[in-house]
Amino acid sequence: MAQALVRFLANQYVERDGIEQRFFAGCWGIFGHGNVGGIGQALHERPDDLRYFQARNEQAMVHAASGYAKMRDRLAMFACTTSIGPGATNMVTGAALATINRIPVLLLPGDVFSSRAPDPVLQQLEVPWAGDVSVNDVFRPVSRYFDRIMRPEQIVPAALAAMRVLTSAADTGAVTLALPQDVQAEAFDVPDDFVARRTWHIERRLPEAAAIVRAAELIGVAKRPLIVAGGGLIYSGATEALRKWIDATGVPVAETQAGKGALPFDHPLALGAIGVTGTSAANRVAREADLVIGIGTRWTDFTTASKTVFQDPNVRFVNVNVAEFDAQKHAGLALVGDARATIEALAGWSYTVDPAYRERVERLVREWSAEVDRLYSLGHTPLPAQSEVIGAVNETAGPRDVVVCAAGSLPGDLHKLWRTRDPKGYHVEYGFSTMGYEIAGGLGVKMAAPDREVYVLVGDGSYLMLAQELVTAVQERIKIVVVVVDNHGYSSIGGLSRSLGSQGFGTHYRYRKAGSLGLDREGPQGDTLPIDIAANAASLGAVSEKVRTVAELRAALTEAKRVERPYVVTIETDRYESVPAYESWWDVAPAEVSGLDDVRAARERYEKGRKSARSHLRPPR
Ligand SMILES: Cc1ncc(C[n+]2csc(CCOP(=O)(O)OP(=O)(O)O)c2C)c(N)n1
Ligand SMILES: [Mg+2]
Repeated sequence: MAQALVRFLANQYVERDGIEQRFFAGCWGIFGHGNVGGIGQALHERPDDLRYFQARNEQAMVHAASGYAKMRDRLAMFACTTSIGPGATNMVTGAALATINRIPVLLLPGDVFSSRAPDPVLQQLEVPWAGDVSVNDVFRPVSRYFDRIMRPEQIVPAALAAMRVLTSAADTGAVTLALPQDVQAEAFDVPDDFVARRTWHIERRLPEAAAIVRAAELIGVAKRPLIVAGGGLIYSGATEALRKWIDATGVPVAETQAGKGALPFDHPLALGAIGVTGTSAANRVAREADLVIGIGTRWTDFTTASKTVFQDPNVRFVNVNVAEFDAQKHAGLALVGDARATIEALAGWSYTVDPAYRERVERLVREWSAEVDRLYSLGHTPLPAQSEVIGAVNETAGPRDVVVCAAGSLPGDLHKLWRTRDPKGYHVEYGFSTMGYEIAGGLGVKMAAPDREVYVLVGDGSYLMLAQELVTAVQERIKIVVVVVDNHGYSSIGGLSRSLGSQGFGTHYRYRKAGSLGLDREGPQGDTLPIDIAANAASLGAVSEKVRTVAELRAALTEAKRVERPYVVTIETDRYESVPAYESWWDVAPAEVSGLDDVRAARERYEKGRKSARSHLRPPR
């Protein structure tokens, strides 16, 4: 059965806009009992069908697969095979990330014997009241399709169902086919048609004509329209269509995390990031917008600043989305269709914004650009600020190079400050915001775009959570440049904790104070932990350097361009010198009752802030 599956996967192709490409770039895997004999044997016997890649950690290999598929606009992807038990469950976080971000990954966890002969097998979870449960059932809620292959011939409908989901822009995400180890090794008569070359056509569906008319009418009477570009717009390859449309109409564009790069940063109508981590320009324009056109966005809490960013009481939404589920949000007028095709249809209706509105937008954009210049060159001492690190990386990176990030304070700062010049130049995983995605995801990005330099920006906390794929980068001779921003712990959550009155509790990397556990040892107490990230990276085989100043960082980045090996630069920054928020709010609830004054004050501020949250329930016309 495993041999048939590998042959099947090797023969899947996708076609969009007349361009046909192979869908599976290969198969990541860590072997153990549960896959070493089945899938492992099949990959070994037919190495040309599906190229095998070894990883250090199953979670990380799913991240690498996600980074790859996202970079390839979901038109190419990886499978991931694991042993049963912990090898399988290690993939759950990766599955959730892929599903939440709508990125196709095919997960093939090994499963317990379908025969139940060896029972309980090593690593089997026994559930006394349910014989058909295994640990792989945890994949169900985080997969867009789940199946367990109990008989070999069952792989035929399951593999086809998996492909339907993986190639669907609306439904894609993690697909899990749990493979009992005895079934993997079992023989069956494989229908020739099953393993024949098969092409899946990715359509560009249009919304129904009447919906386009209704949207054009709403746009036609809008005084202060705003486009919010999401990840769907980038996947659709709609950036050129967007630019043409706004050049003709003058409608400004704000970007979500996944939508950043929809416009080059220096376009006069590019407001940049919107929401909790939004720019002053985008958040001011959003406040007064009377019509918001969301394109390929699922309207997360960060994008809407917990429903506070749009304050016009009469604001209406038009939602262009391939997923009906998202198109209906905020009581919007739903345009269910492909972003590029729909923009082109809307562009058929003439409209231009009021010149005074356009002038105001362009002034706000210029003011924002001056703010970025300021933050890039603060000259903060004795330690540099994170914004200066971002500035240095941005200014060293070429126009097509890619920045990769996922969690901590960096994603918010990058969302505001990174000057994106290419639609695929900004790769921040902020759907699941997974600490540990950065290096593994960056590896996948580089595999998808070997001609671009890939800059992974990662906090010390995220680095310590999952840095081992540096070894994979060394093994596969894949060059990524990793910049570790070391602020001795969780600065983002520290700031959040202080804002809630909890004084940064549990967010510093410090020695425990003597006596706090009844122990009273000699040694540094309350001091920063002696973690040497640069030495750690070097020990994994990367070229590694520790720098102190922004000038040294620039020199290291210049050197990194020359070196064709994984390159890690570590720089210490001032954890308290953060980029301001620009008229945004985020709903994070402090305790309603507390003995601490700081918490009570935070709760008071919170109650006030919450009053500006809107419901966005007004029915569409
Ligand atoms: C896997 C995971 N665990 C916990 C969190 C919650 N969290 C978000 S940011 C953060 C701290 C990140 O620390 P670091 O990478 O050093 O970045 P910094 O906050 O210092 O910028 C934590 C714990 C998360 N996003 N992902
Ligand atoms: Mg940190």
